[in-house]
Amino acid sequence: MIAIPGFARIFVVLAALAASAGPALAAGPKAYVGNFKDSTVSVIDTGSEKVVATLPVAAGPDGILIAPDGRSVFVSGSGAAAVSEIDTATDRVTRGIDVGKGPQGLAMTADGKWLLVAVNGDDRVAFVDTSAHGVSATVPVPKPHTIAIRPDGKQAYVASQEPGHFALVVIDMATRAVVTQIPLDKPPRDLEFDHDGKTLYLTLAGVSAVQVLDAATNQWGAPVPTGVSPHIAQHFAGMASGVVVVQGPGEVMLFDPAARTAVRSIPVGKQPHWLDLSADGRKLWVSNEGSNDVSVVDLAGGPTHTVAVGNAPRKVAVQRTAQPAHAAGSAHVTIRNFAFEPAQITVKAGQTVTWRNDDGAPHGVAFKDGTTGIDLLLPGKTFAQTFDKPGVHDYVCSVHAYMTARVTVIAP
Ligand SMILES: [Cu+2]
Repeated sequence: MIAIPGFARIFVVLAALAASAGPALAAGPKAYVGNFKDSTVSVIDTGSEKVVATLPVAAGPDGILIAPDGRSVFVSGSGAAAVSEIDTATDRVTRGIDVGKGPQGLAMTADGKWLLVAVNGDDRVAFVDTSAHGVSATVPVPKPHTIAIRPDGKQAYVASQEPGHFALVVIDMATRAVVTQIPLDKPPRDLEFDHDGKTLYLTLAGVSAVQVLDAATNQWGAPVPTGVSPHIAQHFAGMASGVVVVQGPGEVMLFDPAARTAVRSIPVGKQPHWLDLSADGRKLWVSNEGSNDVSVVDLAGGPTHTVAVGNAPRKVAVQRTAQPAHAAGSAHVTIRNFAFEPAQITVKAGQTVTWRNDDGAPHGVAFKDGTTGIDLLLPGKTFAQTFDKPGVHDYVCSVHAYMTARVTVIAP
């Protein structure tokens, strides 16, 4: 054994503590926030609402996405030619993936296999094979900005900001051919499919409304009026309302997806840019580019908390689970207050999900794809289902159709 002098031994212990301090502190799922002007990502423990790490990434982080298994975070460096990959176990950048000049929006298939990157500077969409860590195909699209993949995985819609030819460019995911283009009269900003893939929500520069596209017919429906400068609009599984960040007034607006009218608005910070739903479905995490912070909005009406981050935070993404479900071998969903919790859960093929009804009322689990569920789950009872193959399974309560949720199964 090598003798270590007393003071040096303390040093060794402190160094070991420092090395483990960041990720070890995070008890709950983590939120990742890209600070555009600092070229860093702030990592926040959503349980304590404290920043647990700040790490350098490729210049100008302008797209952020967490893989379905919760283990990797991808950040596009719009001022660089790379996407940074962060390992969520260590909260360190493990790799830079060369994708081409000025990558902006990111999207990922539900199985986590393909990462699509809007390579704005090179006028193409790059298909990154996440297991090979490199670009394996590209599709020419002029000035691509943001991308949304339909939940069935068959098509990707790309917002093209080519001056004079603004459009949604639709790509077939299997053939990687452009199948159609939907012309727009204003520059597109963000686009998102709602949780069941039936509706695409789109925002346009200079238009105070969310555009609503029927994804089956590519026909426009009545828009949702908002305040000035709406940005990301989404309808998450498990929520009755849709949500949209409105930059002008600095608010999050909840809207009725059927009536296309505002339900209520919640003030957040200055120039809010992006949002994501917490893993338990109870809070919205909103990044405020103009006030260098993140607002944590309690959907039940409790006070909004503010967490300071770096300069010009643009994108925010929240892990769906605290740890990948494979660690425990099984996963649990609680039914409480007429909602599934978590509303979105990711497991590995071969794993079992158990539902427990903690409400006073009977509920049920009804899968849209015919997977065996249970019509009536009485209070205090449980139901278990094993998922053998990778895929996405949307389900509703068989008693209350507005209770929506999803099980994502990834390769073991
Ligand atoms: Cu129910």
